[in-house]
Amino acid sequence: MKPIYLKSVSACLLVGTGMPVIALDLADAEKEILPTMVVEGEMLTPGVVGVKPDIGGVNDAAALLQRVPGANVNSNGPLSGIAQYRGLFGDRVNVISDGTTYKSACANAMDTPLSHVPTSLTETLSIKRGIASVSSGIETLGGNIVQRTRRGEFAEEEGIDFSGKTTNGVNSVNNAYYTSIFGNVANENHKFRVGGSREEGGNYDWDGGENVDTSHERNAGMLGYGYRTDDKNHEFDFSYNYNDTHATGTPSLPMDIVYSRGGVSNFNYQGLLADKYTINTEFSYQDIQHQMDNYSLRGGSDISDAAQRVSDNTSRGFGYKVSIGMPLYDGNLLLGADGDNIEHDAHIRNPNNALSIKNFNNVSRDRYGVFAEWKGEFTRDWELELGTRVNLVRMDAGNVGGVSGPFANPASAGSKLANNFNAKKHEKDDLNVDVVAILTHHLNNDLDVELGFGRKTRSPSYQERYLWLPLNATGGLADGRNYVGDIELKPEVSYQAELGFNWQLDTAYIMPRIFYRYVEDYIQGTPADDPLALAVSSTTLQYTNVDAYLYGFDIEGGFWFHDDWKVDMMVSYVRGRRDDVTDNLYRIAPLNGRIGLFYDTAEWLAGTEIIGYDDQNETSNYNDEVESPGYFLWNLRGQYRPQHQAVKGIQVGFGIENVLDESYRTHLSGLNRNGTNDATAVGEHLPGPGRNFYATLSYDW
Ligand SMILES: [Cu+2]
Repeated sequence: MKPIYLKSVSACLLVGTGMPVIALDLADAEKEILPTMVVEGEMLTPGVVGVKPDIGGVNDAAALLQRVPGANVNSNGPLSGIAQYRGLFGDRVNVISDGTTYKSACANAMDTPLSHVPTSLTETLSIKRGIASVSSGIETLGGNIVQRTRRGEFAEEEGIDFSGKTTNGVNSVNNAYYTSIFGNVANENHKFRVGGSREEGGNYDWDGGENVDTSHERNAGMLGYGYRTDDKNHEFDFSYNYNDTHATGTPSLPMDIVYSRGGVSNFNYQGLLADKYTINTEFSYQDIQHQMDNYSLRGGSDISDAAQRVSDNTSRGFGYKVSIGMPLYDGNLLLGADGDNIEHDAHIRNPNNALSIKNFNNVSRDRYGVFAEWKGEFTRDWELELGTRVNLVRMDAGNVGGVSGPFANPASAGSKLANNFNAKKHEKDDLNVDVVAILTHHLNNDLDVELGFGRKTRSPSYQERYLWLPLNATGGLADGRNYVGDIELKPEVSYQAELGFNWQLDTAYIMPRIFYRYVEDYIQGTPADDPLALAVSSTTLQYTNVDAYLYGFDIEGGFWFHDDWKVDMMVSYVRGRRDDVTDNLYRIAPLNGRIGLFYDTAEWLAGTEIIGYDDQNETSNYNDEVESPGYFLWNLRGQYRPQHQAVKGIQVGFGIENVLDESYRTHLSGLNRNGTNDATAVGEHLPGPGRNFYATLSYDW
């Protein structure tokens, strides 16, 4: 009996199936490193943490990351959560949803990759702890997060299967609700699925008043079709996800979401040829439109006509991945090619006059990658993963400029900045090489030790290279500072080492990991020296290559007692520092942890958890980052799952989050920019939600 890693957001750290552990029969158990675990169709290997968005008060998929050791979320708004893993975030952490790397349309990442598909339509969210495999994504410097949406199953025997799920919830703290329905009809060869969700909520309450503006509204839809051959050796799947986000607050950014809408299509083929070659192909296409403004949700008519701004942003393009796997020595060799070609545009205008700025015009970021990876047992009880990848990243940008306002006079700083940018060559090619080596030693039946090394690269984002006018369009940094880019930036190169232990007994487990990472040419803002940029904004930062390092540890563990009781815990710590000067890296999660005690049977789940965050005093001087005090939160959770045949599949959940109505400020939510926020000044950290009563109802059929 081994613990499973699939976590339920409903209440507990380990999924409440009644049985705390699942054993997998392995024909050749003694040859295996700790066994692979199968959980509701998802294969999870040791070292992979999967979060199952079961039920609970939250419908934001990014919020699930707070349950993963080492992971967290930089929340710029209720639907704008940026994934953070071990102190790195944004474009440094790769997020894949059903094979697609979603590219935010918003230059400030309001439509983050994890905002496209809500929790209610997500099957699992998983992260491989430590170093991401080269095969997992094109640029995975900071890690790789995989979201799988609901896809339904083929029927296992003749006849037609109807299956589906509805999930619904209400929250008192922001008068919010969400509702979703998903259905799948299938026989052995075909499956057809359709799903949709809707959610809406007001501002979050807390002891100091309302956190303005944190209201949100989102509709999402999906449909898909799958075909599999009689011999089950070939499977085709087509899926389409559409997101329609309405006015939604992002108080730590200079504007709020007016809308984000658009779809992602994905085509996938998986095949087994000649009984030994596995083929996997993915093709995806995305087309996203986004609009934001600085008055609808903050001050309205109090914002003068001259100060009003609207920004329209788009991203569109395609991605692909082709790989072939084959047996080689006592392992599997995977060879592949992948890439994507994405185009971004962003314009800012004043709705009341002629002011118009092209801040990103026809920007392209195209990636072409090839990789080879071998994974297997090279000698008894020793497993090795060796991989390498070469990426070509080609970026380009069209000419920029503006009319009216700061550009009215050709001698103005704005006009000169545009002319200087346009006079430069914009095209840039980077050739990047990644290498990963992970050695796992099976010490005995209960204990594995893992040692990993990775060299990973990331080319600059389009904002880091092509932001020509001092602006806050920074992929969601939310530090309140204006930035300019630098076309000549070099790619970041990270060297990472990792040591981890997986120790599992029948009724207890603990998995600690420590890591160290050095990032050469780490990209961050340092004081700009271009007098034109400083004339527009005197505190402008310019993206620069510096050197940085990060180190820390994360632990998860738990044990069971009296059959139905369990304790789960998790601790995450990371420290990030500049190497070239004495300073800390920006927006790093403070030391944090959680511990839960739950009574868990097939019918009932009930318990309590305590979440603790330490002070964050190790803040970044260059970003004027504000320190934040620590806090504890106490939650109570329950879930009832009637076992009578007639009502099987129903789950009723209820709970109180932040029982003591503690006032606290979340370090990772950025600094407030909304002047109409209650009891939170501009530049202060935003408060976390106050006491929340929630109830959920779901039904599986
Ligand atoms: Cu935006």
